[in-house]
Amino acid sequence: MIKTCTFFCAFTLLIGASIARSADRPNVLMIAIDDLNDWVEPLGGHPDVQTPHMKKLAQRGLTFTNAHCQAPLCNPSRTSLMTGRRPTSTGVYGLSPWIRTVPELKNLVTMPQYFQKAGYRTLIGGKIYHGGNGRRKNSQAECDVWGPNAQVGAKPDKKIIPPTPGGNHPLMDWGTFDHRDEDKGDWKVASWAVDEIGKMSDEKPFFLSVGFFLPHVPCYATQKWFDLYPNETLTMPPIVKGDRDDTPESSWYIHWDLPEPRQSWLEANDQSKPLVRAYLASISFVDSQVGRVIDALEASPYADNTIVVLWSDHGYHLGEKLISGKNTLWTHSTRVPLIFAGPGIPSSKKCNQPAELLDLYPTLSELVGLAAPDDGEGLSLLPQINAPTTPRDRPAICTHNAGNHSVCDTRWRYIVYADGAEELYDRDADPNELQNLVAPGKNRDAFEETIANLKKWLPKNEAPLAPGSAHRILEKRDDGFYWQEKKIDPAAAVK
Ligand SMILES: [Ca+2]
Ligand SMILES: [Ca+2]
Repeated sequence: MIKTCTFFCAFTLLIGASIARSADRPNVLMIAIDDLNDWVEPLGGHPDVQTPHMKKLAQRGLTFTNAHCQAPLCNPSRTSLMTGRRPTSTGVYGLSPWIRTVPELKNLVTMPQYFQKAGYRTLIGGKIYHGGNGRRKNSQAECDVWGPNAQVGAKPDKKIIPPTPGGNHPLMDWGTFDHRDEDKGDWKVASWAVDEIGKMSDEKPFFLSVGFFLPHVPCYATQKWFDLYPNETLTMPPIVKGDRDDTPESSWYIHWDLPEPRQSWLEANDQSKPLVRAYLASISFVDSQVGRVIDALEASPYADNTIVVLWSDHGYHLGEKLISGKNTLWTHSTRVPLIFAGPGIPSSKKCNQPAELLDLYPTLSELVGLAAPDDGEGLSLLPQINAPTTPRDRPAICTHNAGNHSVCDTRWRYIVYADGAEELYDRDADPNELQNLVAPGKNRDAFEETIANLKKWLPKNEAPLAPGSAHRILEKRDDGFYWQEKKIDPAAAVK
């Protein structure tokens, strides 16, 4: 492998101590988890949750406790992370399109491609891109090795929960039934990663991306994971009746008509606790699969020269704000686990500075001694990795369809919708974001300066919908809001 003096010197400075293959760049193990909110031990989002492997990873690394997705939905979030560009720059706001089908985006260099060009062997298994994206046409252009795609694996004969509104979507289910952990899709993805780690050669450094599907619905797990969360002692999240009384009507439009049931349906069907329990059980199961992969890494020759990063693509509501699911601009949807560990990364540290998932691209690049791509929109987190109290000016911005954004700094969350309606939360005093400080009738003037400071970070230009945009698309047109091309009738809101 060719190494330049520039790289070698920078890298030596960066990590100090020698590593197993000191002449080479570090490897990268990137673990992605789907729809995982802050209910993990390193973030403390749920008092009952048991995630020993993520806890252990956090103990040997750095956890960003104020990290947020760029879009609260799979495809736009993952597109942003993997390309280093905001949804407002690509126009990818929905579950479609895949970037390679869009003339203006098809040549974007994704993170694995960037590392591949720098001499890395790149592998992708499980859910890294949404759905089958990247695997269909010209799949070899995306990475060197494709592993198994994400799949549910074992399923019950029929849905466990009662038929859900909006067409009884087959994925909208949760509970336990007779099956084995080994029969689950995520088990197979972890097994693939374990095998690949065992087969790595020293010829090239590797960039191994491993994407887990749970706790995405259907939240199926075997009984032993449910046993960790007995019904009698289960802690329910803060579900506050009337919490939406101070949020604008347009806050309903961004998750207007979805398969994920409202809290009202969960309560009417006695599914509130079963969903929380199944989600927690699924998290603990997926944590065990994270453990299998990290254990394999630690038993390998690459234990000491591999950067591990773990993230989720967005959060998930379990009744908070009176809904289940994603597609909102509140903390339940935007806050994500983001943990780094490995050479050059301090252990047992937390950083509360705002971080964005699109920062991964420049951060991982710099962590291995590559220059960050000069056309990306992320900011390297290296200053915070080197000194976790280093302040960061830029807040974290999350977008759900054009015109709807939230801006989060170390204290505040400001939300603006496409019709100009606003929310402001003091997350120090109100971490669950219950009190909208700028609801009608409140004294907005008192927060004018705070809002102005946050608002200045909003994207200045917003790309129109990329060709082929579909699924969970909201548009503000001259005569009102449209959800999936159909005009929204505010009176028809299902709350
Ligand atoms: Ca997702
Ligand atoms: Ca409220």
